[in-house]
Amino acid sequence: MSRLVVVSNRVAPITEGQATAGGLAAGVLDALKQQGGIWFGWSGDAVATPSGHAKARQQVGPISLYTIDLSRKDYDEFYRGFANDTLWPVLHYQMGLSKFTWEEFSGYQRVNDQFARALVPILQPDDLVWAHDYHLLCLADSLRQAGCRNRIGLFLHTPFPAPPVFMTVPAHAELIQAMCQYDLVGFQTETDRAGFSDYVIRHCEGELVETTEDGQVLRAYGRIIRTGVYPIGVHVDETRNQAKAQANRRTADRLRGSLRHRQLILSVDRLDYSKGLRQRFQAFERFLEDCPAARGGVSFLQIAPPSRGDIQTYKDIRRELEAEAGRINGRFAEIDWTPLRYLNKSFPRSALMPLYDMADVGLVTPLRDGMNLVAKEYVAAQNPEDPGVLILSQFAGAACELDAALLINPYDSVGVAMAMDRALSMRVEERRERHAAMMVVMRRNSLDRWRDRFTSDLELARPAPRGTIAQAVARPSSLALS
Ligand code: GDG
Repeated sequence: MSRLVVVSNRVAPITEGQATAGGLAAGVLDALKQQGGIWFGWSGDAVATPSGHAKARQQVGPISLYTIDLSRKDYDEFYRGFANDTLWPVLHYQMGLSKFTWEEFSGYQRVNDQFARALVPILQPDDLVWAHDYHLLCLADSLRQAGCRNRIGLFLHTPFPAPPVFMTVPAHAELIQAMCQYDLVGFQTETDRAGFSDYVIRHCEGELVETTEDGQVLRAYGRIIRTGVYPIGVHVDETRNQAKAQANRRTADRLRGSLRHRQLILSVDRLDYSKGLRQRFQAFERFLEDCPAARGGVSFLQIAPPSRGDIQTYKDIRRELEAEAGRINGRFAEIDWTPLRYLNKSFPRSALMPLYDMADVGLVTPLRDGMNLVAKEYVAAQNPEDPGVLILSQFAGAACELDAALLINPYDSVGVAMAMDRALSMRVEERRERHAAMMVVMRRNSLDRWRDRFTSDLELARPAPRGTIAQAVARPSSLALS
């Protein structure tokens, strides 16, 4: 088995109790523990004169953590600018929020080059390089230019939009050409995979040589690129165990005491406009308008830890939500009942899982989301004998698997309000049935499976710059998603 080198924008220090970390960190650490290897990325420090060299930060068993520093200009152009102010909104179909400058795009390419130059000296010839997410679309290109011939894969945690949406980024052609330097590009859903593949097939102007009939393997810019669908999952049993552990229940008990037997609707999201919080608050208001009998009998708790707070769009959404929460409570609250509790802070994961468990409804309504792990954690945390109901946006990647949830359109406040009403009064038999159906899929597409399928496909994807599609598809694949 080859050594694994994981590259992500940030590297999370490995701490006691890491088994309880969420999504990416948990999946990556498991893979590294099994295969041994390196986790490489930005230290989080913006310094005056970065050395450009990777520093060994931490060694835990077979895992080595390496980081590099960035300059303030790198941070502004690469992270705050092109990655989060240009790419993130477009990848989430919010083109109106996207701002673009060629200077910031150059900064993005420059930091991808810096990552590559710092990484090459610590790579061994047979290492598998697994890059994560939208910050590193150009990393394989930078690594190839620095002479790297290893197998390099990218997993995109966000959606990948249809070509006309992606093409609103003026540097779209440069990005796609760079992505074609990967040997394997993995997506959360088939819609995302098809968005990328369609772009290459329709718009690579003479650079596309061949493709398989299903568009999964492409030959473009003189290289073979495999694509695949790898829906990220959660550790199902571990999540349930955390949810019911007596030691973790202090926060949940406080909440239960304050609810006084009212029903609970719970949402947990990073404070991000893609998560549809404003539309969700308005749907809850609509529910209180349309179902007067429910007033006083239900509380909606929104936990929204701040994120990317130095970007203007994020400051705007935070202000807007504070105003909306105040307005809705001002309109409906009673002396002994606050309908909407909006907490702009984070909780330890151990405290969060029991909150999922006690919520009658998990309300997950992003306008677009690559996957949405909160939806999966909510389902995994439930007591199968008396589970809560998941209301889920049809535009979250998770909706492809969790179709036994109440699927809604987050832009339709009436539809979401009706789903709340239905969820709060659903009989236990139907709740059990829906929960059991979702658990079957969640067990099948667990976090372990996501990791194993991606790494074994990358292992098989030998770089073959001069190869043909026929040679590429002749290789066995772990795949077949069920
Ligand atoms: C990106 C993609 C994709 C939330 N609040 C707290 C907290 N969380 C944890 C949740 C969950 C994680 O953060 C959020 O994951 P999501 O998937 O919901 O969303 P993103 O952060 O946008 O993640 C997304 C994901 O990558 C993985 O591929 O699903 O589509 O956008 O695990 O539980 N954790 C703690 N305290 C909090 O207050 N400890």
